[in-house]
Amino acid sequence: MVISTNSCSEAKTSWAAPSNIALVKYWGKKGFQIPANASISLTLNKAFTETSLSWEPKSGSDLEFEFFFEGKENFKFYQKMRGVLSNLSKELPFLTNYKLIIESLNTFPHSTGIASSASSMAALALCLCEMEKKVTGSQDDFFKRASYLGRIGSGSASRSVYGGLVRWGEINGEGSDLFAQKFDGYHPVFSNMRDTVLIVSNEEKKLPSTIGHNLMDDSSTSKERYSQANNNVLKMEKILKSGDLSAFGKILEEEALILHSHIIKSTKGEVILLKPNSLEIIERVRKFRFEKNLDLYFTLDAGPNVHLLYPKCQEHEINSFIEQELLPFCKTYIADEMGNGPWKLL
Ligand code: 2P0
Repeated sequence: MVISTNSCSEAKTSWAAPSNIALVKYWGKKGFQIPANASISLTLNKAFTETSLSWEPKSGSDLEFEFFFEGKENFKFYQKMRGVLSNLSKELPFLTNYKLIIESLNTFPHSTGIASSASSMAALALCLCEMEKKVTGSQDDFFKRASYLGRIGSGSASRSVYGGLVRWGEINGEGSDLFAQKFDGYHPVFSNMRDTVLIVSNEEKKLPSTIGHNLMDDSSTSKERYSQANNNVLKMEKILKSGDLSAFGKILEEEALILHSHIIKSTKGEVILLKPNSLEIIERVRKFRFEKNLDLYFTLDAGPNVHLLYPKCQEHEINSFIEQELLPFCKTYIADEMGNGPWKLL
């Protein structure tokens, strides 16, 4: 093991990583942080996490760190971080040679179904890759390594280390379950795609994702779901290349509702994440689409908030509709769009 001889100012790094919204959903695992099916997502731009990591040499072989969320110590997040760092230290054994100081903040409310674990674990993974490079002189493919490490923190984080459209998961020998890959070559109509996130509720999440994944069993309906998701990824990739917005919307909405039907089924009806206002928004979106023949589609994460996806070229008319007809059903909203992926702050 090479111990860093860097000066204090060099023993620090900082990255911003955006959240992402899955077009085809990851829900279910088949081993430690291995997805039961492939997924494909769109990386956001304004909903992101900033994380900084500094380190100083220490003696002993215990994991030692301090964690500050939005400038304050947070016991719940500290506990979660301990579990994540302990898993990551199997991949990054040098971690226990240093005391780590991690500071993190989000530009959006945490635990609301906006994928804060995706952006926070991606930002952490990027900082750890930077540390690995400085401390060990590693020459690995930086973003591939960050995606691999991000997955260990949170599956969806594997996709947040790239901008644009990103696929994670192996299908028929192509792609990988261990890290995500950028999906290039999509039709220009999907460039700068808008995602207006309607925050219907900012209560804490009722179903932590890890529990939700684990509730997916290996019954025949789950297996059917995994093969449907892989088929939807393949179909979605073709659609993204062809530019067929209506076919895009069909899979997008199907995926959102199937995710929620599995959440209801796997919790035996004890967890319904959608709120009356989520359903009101969905109905209004469908009515608007029927009447105006515009490409406004919804999707959902594991929560009540509604993501509205639409092409930039139609944003004028769609934004007026959102403002007048949908915002009254929300607490707040984030006018986001497809982004270029993480950026280095320090
Ligand atoms: C996704 N979600 O594909 C799906 C859709 C939520 C709904 O991935 O246990 O936080 O940390 O690997 O990534 C949320 O689950 O779960 C998620 P872990 P993660 O974006």
